[in-house]
Amino acid sequence: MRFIDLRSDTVTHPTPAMREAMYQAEVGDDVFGEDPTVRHLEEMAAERMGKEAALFVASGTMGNLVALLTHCGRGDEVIVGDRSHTFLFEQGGMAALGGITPRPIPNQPDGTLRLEDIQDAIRSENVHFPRTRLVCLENTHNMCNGAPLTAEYTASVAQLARAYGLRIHLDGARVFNAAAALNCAVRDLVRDVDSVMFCLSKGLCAPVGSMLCGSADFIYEARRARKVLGGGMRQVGILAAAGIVALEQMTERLAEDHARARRLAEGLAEIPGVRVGPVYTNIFYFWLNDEVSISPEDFVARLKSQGVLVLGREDGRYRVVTHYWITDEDVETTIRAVRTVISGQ
Ligand code: TLP
Repeated sequence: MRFIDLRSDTVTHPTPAMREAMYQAEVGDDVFGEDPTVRHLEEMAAERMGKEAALFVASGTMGNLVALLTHCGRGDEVIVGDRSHTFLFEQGGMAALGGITPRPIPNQPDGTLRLEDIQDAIRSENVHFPRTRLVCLENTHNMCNGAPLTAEYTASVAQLARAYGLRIHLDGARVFNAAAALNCAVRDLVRDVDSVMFCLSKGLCAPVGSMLCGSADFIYEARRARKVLGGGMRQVGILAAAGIVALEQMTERLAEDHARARRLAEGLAEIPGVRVGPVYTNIFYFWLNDEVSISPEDFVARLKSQGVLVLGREDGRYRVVTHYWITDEDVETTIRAVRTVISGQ
């Protein structure tokens, strides 16, 4: 049975063009800097982001951690959103491995941090305090309805951060989705950040890998941090080859995933008992009203028996993510499946 897998865009398989490129990839020892395919991918990524240099890393989590370890020393503090992936879902790696303290402040429903809240969280020089070093943003914002942050908003945070000598890191796991949603160039969205991580292995369909981009000096240090984490890989051009195809072929089509998410949300919103949150990109959330007496576990299991996979969250929301392998027909099938599960409660 083929499942309609809406749990995440991380479930995407590589395209036939990626598998072919992987098969053909020229490789070398990348720790020696001798893998031509990785070098090519790193140059492409830097160019797309408008940064001097880039580094291929194993995952988004590693890219964020490498960035934090590079920007901050032990005892430094980082201002992060309280619903950010870095704060919630990366095992507190910055603290566990880097001795860095997160300073969470409220994420607004659109994924932003209020400038006043950032300003209030910045430490003054005082022997009692850690030193604030960095502000982290997330674009698009996973837990905040997949919302995109605009270039203007990011610029306003950067202006504030710079006034206090802070740097900015962007978790841009899905920053190409943000660019598609805002109809702008991705480099405009990352122009004002010191570093950006984006994922090749989500909506862009590559099997593995993320890119960390920034200045040449930053990436030189980041390469050291990656190595100490065990992330120096050898003939990894075999994976970078898929990343090149991802950048060449997969970034311009993301609006299709967004249109399918909108259609799916519309269809679900018509089902009595279903409440749907805003749809900005390829991620959205929905809830079942109290009159629907199905437990979250049951709902997810019954949908699965209809061939549809969604993610149930602890906070009572269900998450749906559209991606390359979800067709128009899958969208209609999903709407029918949810209707069947709810009407058969
Ligand atoms: N997010 C995954 C899971 O961790 C929940 C998902 O399915 O959404 N930043 C953001 C904004 C992310 O959404 C993710 C992955 C990461 C970083 C981490 O990337 P990986 O999984 O490659 O370590």
